[in-house]
Amino acid sequence: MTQEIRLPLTALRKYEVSKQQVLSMYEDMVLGRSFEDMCAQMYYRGKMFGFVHLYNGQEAVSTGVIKALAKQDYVCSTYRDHVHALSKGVSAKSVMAELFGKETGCSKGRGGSMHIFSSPHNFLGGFAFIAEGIPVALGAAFQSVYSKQVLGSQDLLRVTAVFFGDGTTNNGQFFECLNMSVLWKLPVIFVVENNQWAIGTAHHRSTPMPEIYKKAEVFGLPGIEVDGMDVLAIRKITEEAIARARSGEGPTLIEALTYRFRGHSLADPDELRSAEEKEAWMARSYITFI
Ligand SMILES: Cc1ncc(C[n+]2csc(CCOP(=O)(O)OP(=O)(O)O)c2C)c(N)n1
Ligand SMILES: [Mg+2]
Repeated sequence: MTQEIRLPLTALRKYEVSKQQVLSMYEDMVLGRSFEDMCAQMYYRGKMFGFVHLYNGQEAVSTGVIKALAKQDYVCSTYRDHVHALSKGVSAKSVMAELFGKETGCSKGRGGSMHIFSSPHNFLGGFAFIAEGIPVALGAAFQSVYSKQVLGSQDLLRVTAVFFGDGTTNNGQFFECLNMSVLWKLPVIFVVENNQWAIGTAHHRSTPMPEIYKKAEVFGLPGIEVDGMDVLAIRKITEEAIARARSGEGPTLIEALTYRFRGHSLADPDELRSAEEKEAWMARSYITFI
């Protein structure tokens, strides 16, 4: 099996990244894709049980955001969390062990697919309820500020990136947390992975204002829309958001337009989305397995 990188070298200059950085981002995306494909294989062979939500198609978002963070920064995820954990440096072995309910899993086999957690990597989960990670991220961001301003820590201000889906932005916790994050100038990056669908509901059918990034403005934080299939564009936007957060200027919302290539979970027959829609998005992936 060979892989092809669809990336003109001129892009490296435009985004001011080195060849080495691009290769390591590509490696991270391929790791994510391969890991998820192996999960599907194990599940359909009847060796893996429970709810399993895969991330195929969205790898550029995880890589573009998380690889721009520093080791001490925090990440909060959703139930679609395996690949976010891998990008944050949690080993594939310990995530896979978790999916098999083993004691050697990163959550000691007690969490499973939706509750990946790793304290040494500042990876704060893994949440089955949608929007649950957003207030947790605010808590992490608040303690970053508190440890500097009140406890006198000399470390850099730690940034928290929190990932969630388009459907989740209709949940009240999203709006409450946008409000509070600006009020307290918290070092947080809200990463909306707009994969166009919330289980079987198309995004445009669930909100009168489908452009999520525009909702940031009313709370007073920058909202930026980015091509979620373009890892370099995501990285660049994230670097700006990190600089803003780290310097104490507060939060940023990034809406990454992306697509999941598999059903909502491995139990979903994925019959609601058209073949044309799927093919159009799949053609835009950086990763091709030939
Ligand atoms: C509080 C809560 N309400 C409802 C659900 C059921 N539910 C599971 S996934 C989902 C859709 C989420 O869609 P989105 O936020 O777009 O994330 P995606 O699955 O596309 O990554 C819903 C409503 C839930 N898990 N938690
Ligand atoms: Mg979605």
